[in-house]
Amino acid sequence: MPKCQMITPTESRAAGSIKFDPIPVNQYRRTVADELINFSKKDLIRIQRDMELIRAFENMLNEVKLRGNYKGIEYNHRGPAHLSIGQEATAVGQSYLLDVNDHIYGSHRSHGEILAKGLSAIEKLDDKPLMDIMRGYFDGQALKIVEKDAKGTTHELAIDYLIYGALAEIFAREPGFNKGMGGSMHAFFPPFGIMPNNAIVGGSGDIAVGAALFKHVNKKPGIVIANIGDASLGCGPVWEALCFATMDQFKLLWDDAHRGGLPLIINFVNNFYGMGGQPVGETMGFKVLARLGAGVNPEQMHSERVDGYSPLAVIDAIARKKKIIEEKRGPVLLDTVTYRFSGHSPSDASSYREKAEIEEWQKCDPLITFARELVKNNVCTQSEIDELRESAEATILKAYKKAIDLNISPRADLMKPGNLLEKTMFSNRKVESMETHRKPDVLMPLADNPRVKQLATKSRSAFDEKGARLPKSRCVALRDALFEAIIDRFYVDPTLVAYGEENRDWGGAFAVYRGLTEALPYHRLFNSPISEGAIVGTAVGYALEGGRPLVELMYCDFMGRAGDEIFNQLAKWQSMSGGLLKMPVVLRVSVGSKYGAQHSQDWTSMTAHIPGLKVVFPATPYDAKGLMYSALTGTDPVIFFESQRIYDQAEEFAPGGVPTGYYEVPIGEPDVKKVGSDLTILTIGATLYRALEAAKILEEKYGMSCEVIDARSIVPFNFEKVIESVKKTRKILLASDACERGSALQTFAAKITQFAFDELDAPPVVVGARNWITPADEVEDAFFPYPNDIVDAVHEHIKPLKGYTVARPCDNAELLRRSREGI
Ligand SMILES: Cc1ncc(C[n+]2csc(CCOP(=O)(O)OP(=O)(O)O)c2C)c(N)n1
Ligand SMILES: [Mg+2]
Repeated sequence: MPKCQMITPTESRAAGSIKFDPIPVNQYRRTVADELINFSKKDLIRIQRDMELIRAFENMLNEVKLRGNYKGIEYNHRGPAHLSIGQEATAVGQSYLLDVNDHIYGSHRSHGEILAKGLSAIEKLDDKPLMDIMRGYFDGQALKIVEKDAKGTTHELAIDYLIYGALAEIFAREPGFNKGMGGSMHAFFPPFGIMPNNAIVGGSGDIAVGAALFKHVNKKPGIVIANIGDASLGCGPVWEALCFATMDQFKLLWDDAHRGGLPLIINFVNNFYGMGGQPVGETMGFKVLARLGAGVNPEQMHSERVDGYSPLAVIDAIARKKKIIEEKRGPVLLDTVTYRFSGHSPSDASSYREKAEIEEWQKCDPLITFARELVKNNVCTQSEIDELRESAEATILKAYKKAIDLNISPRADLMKPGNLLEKTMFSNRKVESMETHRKPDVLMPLADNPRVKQLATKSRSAFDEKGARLPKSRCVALRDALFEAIIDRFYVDPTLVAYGEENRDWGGAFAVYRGLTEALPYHRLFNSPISEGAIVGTAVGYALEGGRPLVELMYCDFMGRAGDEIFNQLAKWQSMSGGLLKMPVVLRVSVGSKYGAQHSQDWTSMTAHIPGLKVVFPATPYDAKGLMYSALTGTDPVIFFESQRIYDQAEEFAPGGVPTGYYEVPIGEPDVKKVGSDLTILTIGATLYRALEAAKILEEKYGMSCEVIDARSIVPFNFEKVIESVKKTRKILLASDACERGSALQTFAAKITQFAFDELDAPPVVVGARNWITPADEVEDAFFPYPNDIVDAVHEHIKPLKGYTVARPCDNAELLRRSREGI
């Protein structure tokens, strides 16, 4: 809501109509003969060669999956193989003009795209950089294998390397491109601009937008292409990607140096099928996919349908679209028509389509029709085409033999402690700035910032020198502490960007970002569309390209809208890359209060359940700032929970209050907030304060001294302090605002039972929120754990309190009833 753009009733209410421009459909009509002036014979033959290599590669996999052998050599490939036999011209045409700076993100059906992009990169690289890439990639592990019997040129060696690396990856071997941790649907090779491929339909849609955002913000060369299927247009995140990619602000509000559209092609690889469903005529209503660009922005996304059965038509389209992008008029939508002869997967009997239909497409098989054109125009002879085919098969066979041999290509040993996955679930690095040679773009010196100046006048602690409590308005609050860490990092890391809903002029929904708008240009802090999926998905893409994004979901409840992006994308790409990629994304998630069932949930347990995410939930300003510093200098994805109930909380625990400068609170370390001897209370998040109230009641009225530990982090979590405390108190109660069933507390309780069974006089007791919807604020005391619920639970399950009567029943019979009824 920038004030500079006034919305007037006169303009908004004026009569008129919207005009659409015609969308080009298969307009390319030139022949090989026409193109002889633009392409050398060598180049045209190379197009055929690349298509032959891809076909031979996919044919080999088809044979292996269907018959368990290739050229008589047996192999049982247990994993998937979504083949693109028939789609080769689309891949080769697209990659022809691309170099290593151009990045492609794809789908489960990307073998062809990987090979085409790799072959194009190899063609454009000189021997030295090519050797450097192969030697440097995972210490040359795959190179050493292909080098052994290499006889030809460096470029021939590189082709062997590409085919072997991709195949070894598909067969889950450690020398594969991603150490065998990606596999067929996810394989990729960043040095050639081949970025992660995604088994979630449409998953690359918003990730590619984030990658393009990175290039745009940080002025990196090259374009980004999202290769996603025609059926992915039914996926919400793809629509969100289109909205995010075409935001007006890129062209209207960003400063001169950053004004203009994203360097992005959203390319729909349109093979007319999902698995068995038909988008056109059945599951969608667009008839011609390219039509969809028309509704997205006035440029209609320069949308166009291209004949993906003609490599030259695709090359022509990419050349024209690249020009549009260079002129900063992107992004672009392409509807590249193609067809797969193979099934969705080799086991697919194609029951959903007529044989006659497949035969019609086979008649215009690009490998045959393009070769025919080459021969007709004397580019080469038929026997040269035959040789290309034989040579492709020989290349594939050579890689196949190496990739299936366990002695040459072993699988990662995941049995031993310290194995590959243990090492790569998190990267655990500390990187102050993702790019050191560039100064961050800021609008004023940090000291001049109005909020920084205002905070300088406030108390760093909740108490004055005499220990008297100060009014909250005079203290640095939790939201201020977060702000201090965040703004400081903006002056250190030039790649740091923050975005989400209402992040700019509003100041972030809960005023954490107030003061940032004055400090940062649009390209470092901006409002996103209400697209939670795209907010997280673009952050993933931004990080995969080497940047550090800080993104925000206004309410924890909206995580549901970004489920795939958080659970499948953010969490997994570090380990799925074999440790090659880093994911320094901080996702701020605010746990609401007062707003009822869809705005008040604590979903820490969901994020803690997914391997690959670090999860923190600070409850004090000191911890919030220190954990934010740790998160923003780490290289792992951190889900940073905050509670709206305590944004205005001042620092009550740290001696000296919240430090003004840099410090870290280590992720994974709980903190003893109050020392005691009879009962340990372990809390997550804002419940800390209610637990302290309960501790006061227990101590003052019942003489039970309580030790209160604030978990601060959920993943990772070091149990040492908790076990130490339990050794002393021999009793533990765990409390948080999350619904009790399946909560992180339950996991903690189970582990504490296991780790400290002999130390405990009573089983750990969990006091969470009830397993209900969150009711209205006026009656929320029946739902969230209040001090009396903690005291009740102590009395019922840990130690009877003399003269105490429970406020509401919570004995085992009652808990069994609730469980029986699922409430
Ligand atoms: C979110 C999601 N839903 C469903 C699937 C199962 N699935 C795998 S591929 C596929 C069809 C995808 O069609 P399209 O996007 O057109 O790509 P194509 O397979 O045609 O290349 C489906 C439904 C999935 N992987 N991800
Ligand atoms: Mg499809």
